[in-house]
Order: sequence, then C-alpha cells, then structure tokens
Amino acid sequence: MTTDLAELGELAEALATEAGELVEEMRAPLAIDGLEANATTKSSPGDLVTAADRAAERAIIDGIVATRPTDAILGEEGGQRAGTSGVRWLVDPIDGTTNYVYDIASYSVSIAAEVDGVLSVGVVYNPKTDTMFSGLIGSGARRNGVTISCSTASDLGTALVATGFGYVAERRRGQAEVLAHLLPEIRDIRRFGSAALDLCAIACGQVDAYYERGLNPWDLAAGTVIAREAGATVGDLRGGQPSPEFVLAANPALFLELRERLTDLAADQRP
Ligand code: LIP
Repeated sequence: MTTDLAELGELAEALATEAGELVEEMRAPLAIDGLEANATTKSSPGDLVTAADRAAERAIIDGIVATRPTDAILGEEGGQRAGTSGVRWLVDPIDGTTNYVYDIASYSVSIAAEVDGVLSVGVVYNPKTDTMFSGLIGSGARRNGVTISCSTASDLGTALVATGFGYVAERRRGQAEVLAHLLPEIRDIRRFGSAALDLCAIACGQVDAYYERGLNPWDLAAGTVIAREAGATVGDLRGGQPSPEFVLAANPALFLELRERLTDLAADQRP
C-alpha cells in the first residue's frame, strides 16, 4: 500500500466533503432543541455528541477501510482500528459540536494522516461555509485551493489571540484565570469553538496566535499540519509537540513571546 501524500490528501478531502454533506443533511430538519434532545453528553453536561457525529465518523471510517484496509484509525467517537501500513488516520467527525447544535457556522470535519508517526496530511472542512483547508507536509497549505500563510505579527500587545475552554468547571476556572491576566496585554481574543478551525485561522492570518489546554489528538492533528505548512510554529510550552497538555500556535517570533508569557502564568500547570 503506497503512502503517496497527495493521494492521502485527496482521500481525506473526498471523505471530509461527504461527511460534511451528511451532517448538514442531518441538521437541516432539526431545530436546536431537537438536536440537543437527541444529543448525549460525554465528559460533562456541556460536552455534546450527536447522532450526526457518530454517523459522520462511521462514513469516514468506512471510506478509509474500503480504500486503505491496512491503515490504522483513531476516531473521536470510538472508531479505532489497528493497522500495518504505517499510516494512521485521526478523525474528528464534527469539531465544534456545540456550534453545530446551535447552528453557529464554526464547526468542521477534521481528518489527518500520520505516516510512520509523522503528522503529514491535514484536511479541515467547514460544511456550513463550504470551506476546505488542506495541508501536506512540504507542500504548503491551502484554503479552497488557494495558498495561505500565517500572519507576521510580532508584537503581543497588538496580537489577536484565539483560545478555547474545556468542559469541566475546575479546568474552566483555571483557563479563565490565565485569560484574565492575558486579556489586558493583547489586542483581543476570539473564541471560535473549534480547535481545528482555530488552527486554520492561524494558517490564513485571521488570528495571530492560538492556545488551548485539554484538547484531544483528533482536535489538533489536521489543523497542526495546515498551520505548520502555512509557516506557523505549533507546539506546547516546553519545546515539545502539541498535546492534550497544551497547544500554542503562532508565527515563530510571536510564538516565543507568547510561550514565555503563558509559561509565566503556568498555563499548562493549572487543572
Ligand atoms: C471542541 C474543540 C474546542 C474546545 C471545545 C471542544 P469538540 O471540540 O474543538 O477547541 O474549546 O471545548 O472541545 O468537543 O466540539 O469536538
């Protein structure tokens, strides 16, 4: 089984588009209360998962297995397969489920592929706006086929910074404490509600930096490839890879300044 990155990217885009059409079809007839009534919760009452999350993940996994049966898969809603090809797919069928339930146009299908443990392909599709972000390692990042790049902002004091918050009260309290210190020192924050789209906003310069604590690998994987291919640095606060402990993304200059400030605030040490 070949690991041609362009082929992996084409498969990911096709499956993300198909899954996006499915979730839009499933959403159309339901009002918010209908969706929320059909949703269940995971880590807390605010952590929603809908039938569309599950159906979209099933469709994506079926598509991968039909095309590349020896690949490994890790899906947010429980889809998990071992593999022997060296390729592992990370799938978030709807990143930003709360926005999906509330019909706020900031949710995405996020599909990434690791090749021999290296994040190599990322696709993030917003079905509400029909916007496809993609990135292949070494080949740049695109939005609807047009090359994108991160901002060149170098001054934290005029930086527009995206962030997000977890679902558990104790963690949210710590995240709010960090934000209370940071907010007076930056231009402003944006809270879009989808880590994958936050990282794509970095990739196309719509925000200058993004940080968050407590995400899952499938939230981060595709957006990390896209942001890196657009020239951004994506990592944690200790010189490592982005992880559930922490993710920070920005152009290289701003990354270092914001990493220092977030480290001072113990942003990755709070609950
Ligand atoms: C979401 C993340 C977002 C975070 C939300 C939630 P989900 O993922 O993309 O960045 O702030 O709390 O975790 O749960 O919608 O797939």
